[in-house]
Amino acid sequence: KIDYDQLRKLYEDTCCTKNLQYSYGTAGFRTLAKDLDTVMFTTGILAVLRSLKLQGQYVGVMITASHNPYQDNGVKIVEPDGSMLLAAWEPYAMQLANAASFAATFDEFYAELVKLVEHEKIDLDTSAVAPHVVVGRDSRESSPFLLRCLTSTMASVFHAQVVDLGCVTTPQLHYVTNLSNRRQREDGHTTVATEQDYYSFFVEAFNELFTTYQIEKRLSVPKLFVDTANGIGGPQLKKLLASKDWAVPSDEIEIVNDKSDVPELLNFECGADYVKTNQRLPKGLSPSSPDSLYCSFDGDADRVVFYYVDPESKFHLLDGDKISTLFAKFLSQQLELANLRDSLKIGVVQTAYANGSSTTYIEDALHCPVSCTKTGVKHLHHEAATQYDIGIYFEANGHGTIIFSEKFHQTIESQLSKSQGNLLALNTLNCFAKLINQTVGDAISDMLAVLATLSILQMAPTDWDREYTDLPNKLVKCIVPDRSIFQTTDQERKLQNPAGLQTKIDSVIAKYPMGRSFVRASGTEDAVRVYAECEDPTKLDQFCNEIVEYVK
Ligand code: 16G
Ligand code: ZN
Repeated sequence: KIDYDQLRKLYEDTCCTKNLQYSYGTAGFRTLAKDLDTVMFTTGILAVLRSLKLQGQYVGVMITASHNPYQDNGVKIVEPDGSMLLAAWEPYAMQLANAASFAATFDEFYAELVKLVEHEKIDLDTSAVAPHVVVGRDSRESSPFLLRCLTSTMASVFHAQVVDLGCVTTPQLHYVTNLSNRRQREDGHTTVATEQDYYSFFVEAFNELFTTYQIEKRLSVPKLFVDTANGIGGPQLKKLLASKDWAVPSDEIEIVNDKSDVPELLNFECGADYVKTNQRLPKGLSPSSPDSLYCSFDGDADRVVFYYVDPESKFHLLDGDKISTLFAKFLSQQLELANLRDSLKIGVVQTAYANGSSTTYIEDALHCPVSCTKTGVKHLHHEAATQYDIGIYFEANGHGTIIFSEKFHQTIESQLSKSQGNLLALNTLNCFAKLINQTVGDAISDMLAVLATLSILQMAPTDWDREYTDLPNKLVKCIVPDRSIFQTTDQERKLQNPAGLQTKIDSVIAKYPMGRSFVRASGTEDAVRVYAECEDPTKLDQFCNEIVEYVK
């Protein structure tokens, strides 16, 4: 049922990057843009097959390499509900890509494709159900070409309906994919949702929250500077701020590093990754008034970190841990006020990288449970979605969101419809849930939620920072001959292999008050990472070095 000749022709024209090994990791496929033709071609086919497998629902595909330098690019597939590609399909993505990459003839590749179709029992008869795909890309120069590789077979071979959103942030693509399917299911809409729906929805949620509190449309900080890493977040945030209903005075938010049309500047000495790693202001920003707040997005705007500079010119980072704890404080207060603390379970999901002080603060001061998962957004997301009614998760690097359960929505709705209980708190919870992009971490939505929280609680950046003080900590990268021997257990907090190493690490940790350290192989680089934290800043280097010596 596949047009063999047409597919063959496109394959021969498109798959020019041969004999490269492709692997689908936590961030999808990602490498130098010049090496991606073949994998784009096969990923396009896989997205179509995924849609056919799911009765023609919209499947999303995003072309991006996030915080990587401008020479890189990548691609990932998004499920109809806006979550990341089902883990069971990741191996298919790799098999198909590597088949095309290493096949000597088209027929070898074709056999692999047929095998997959048969294995998944996919009905290729598109006369009844056509596949639907939504595609988006970040601002990289290489993206339009790669998009053509990606979509080349979709309509001509598989009769797919393809909607091209153009340049969007990664979270916008996730959001639009989710909304398109929801509308189709709930109201039989056949048109795809748009970027405009995204702006309208989040601006409305933000306004509702301010109206609920009868706060004038002014922020609690005199000024917010937003560093958009010269990526797609810049133009998209500008569109949101230009919406006719956006009511915050325009001089309160200033966007810097917004040159998304100059390719080499992408993520260069700016953006969330740079700021988090170097603990300093990005290019383009200088310290202004002490109560100003700053934030940085990454290149595709799915991460955000905040920071401020105190009167002594000292830089203070408000990272993913601080964002989690701010939301946990605010939402647990609201639950308390709404008298729902016993019926709805709120919790925070972290990884081993979360600062020990943040964990203690959440448990002891906020009385919220904390879960720890392995690194990688999908692990945190899964835990937040399955264990809590309000599941807050952020990686320290600023990627995260909040997931509200079905029970949460039902409980709030039913109380509101009966006009029962503390209506202000109930309305707040209701509006706040709308302000969060629940499909994936979203720099724009997270930024709006932080601004709303600070404004409602009347907190300055220093108040936010003072809730707890980070333990001094250090993260180092260690190059080893073979990182695969470093196998972990207990959510990456302990080493299982090499045998005996954990015992040695434990004996070092025991020497340092409040000491904590762990070692894990990186999933994205050929290196091992060593994290250490302890009470005494003057002992930190020594502590970390002792561990590194054992690892090397
Ligand atoms: C990936 C993950 C990120 C994680 C990082 C760890 C996703 C979408 N991205 O970029 O969450 O923090 O890997 O990198 O899951 P590492 O394994 O090199 O330390
Ligand atoms: Zn990103």
